[in-house]
Amino acid sequence: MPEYQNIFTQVQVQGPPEWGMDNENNLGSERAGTPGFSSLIGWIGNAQLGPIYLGWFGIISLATGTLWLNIIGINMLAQVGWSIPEFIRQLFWLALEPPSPQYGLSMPPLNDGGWYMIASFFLLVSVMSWWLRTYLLAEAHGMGKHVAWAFLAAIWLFLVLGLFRPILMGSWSEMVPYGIFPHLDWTTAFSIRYGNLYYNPFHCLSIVFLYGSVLLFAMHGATILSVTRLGGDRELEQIVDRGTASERAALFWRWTMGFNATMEGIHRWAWWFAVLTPITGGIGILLTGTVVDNWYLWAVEKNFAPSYDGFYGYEFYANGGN
Ligand code: 07D
Repeated sequence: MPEYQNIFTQVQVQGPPEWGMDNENNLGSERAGTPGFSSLIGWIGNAQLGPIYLGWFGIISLATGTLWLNIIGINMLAQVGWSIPEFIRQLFWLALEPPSPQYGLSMPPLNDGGWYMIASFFLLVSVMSWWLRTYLLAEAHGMGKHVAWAFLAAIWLFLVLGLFRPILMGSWSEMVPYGIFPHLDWTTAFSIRYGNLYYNPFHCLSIVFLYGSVLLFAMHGATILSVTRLGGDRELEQIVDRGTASERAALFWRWTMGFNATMEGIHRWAWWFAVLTPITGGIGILLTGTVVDNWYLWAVEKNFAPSYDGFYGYEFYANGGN
């Protein structure tokens, strides 16, 4: 057999389209589209494209998601006098901003955050319907709900940023603007306003799990790829058989660092690291401005940040930022 695999290539298997658990396709009415094949998408995954199951929650999610995106786009277009070239030129700087602070938690006029609130409502419906879709489709396949719970962890951070914290702060103006650079500006401004987010221990934890996920994914991905020439990517046999490629991969790690994950356990490590990134992050954001007003002063008080006595900025912070 030729050695056709290297670090860049992937074998593409193409046969008759697969319909899933019902290959006679008696459930065809539930799934839309005629399946086809694409060698191009075969480079990044399975070459078969379709069929897709939309269902009510899929349709609601796509429809409300499109409304969210279009409300943003049309508002931006209005801001540049309905000029398409200007829209393209300024796209990265354009924003649909949340309401001004004076409106608190009431509904602002359309052109001072009203459109933003309407768009946000559609985004909320869209994201929650997509979550329900992941839950219900897992149920239909007799699967665990691991994907749905992991997605919910990300939604927790999304809700803290856009719903829970603004409510606790008493103002929709605390929400994040829609726009490429504007949302990045918001992130920086948020960090500066609350005395440098680096001193927020939950931001630290979130980074630990974010970088930790990257490290774990690199280790696991590399390990499996390094034994695919021995069949290491055929997970089922690998879990139940002795003397497999995975056993060799496990030995590699035990000899390299004295400990190895199991074929099942590595995926539990991955799940927990990924999920803990937005869970810890959400806790950190929820505490900011509600419980802690300045993370730098908080860290000085807890004796892990230097007080920079007499240096620029210290008096500013020590006087409560006024
Ligand atoms: C954002 C939430 C879930 C998203 C969902 C998706 C749609 C699309 C479309 C329907 C990712 C919703 C769906 C929108 C729908 C259609 C069509 C998950 C998200 C459900 N930081 N920082 C983090 C680092 C600094 C700041 C986390 C590093 C500065 C703020 C992470 C550095 C400042 C916040 C992280 C660094 C600052 C964060 C995000 C380095 C100023 C947050 C985790 C090296 C720039 C967030 C506690 C994540 C957070 C966050 C990393 C620096 C500000 C670990 C590596 C000091 C304000 N930062 N950061 O998974 O949780 O996000 O903080 O400098 O809010 Mg930070």
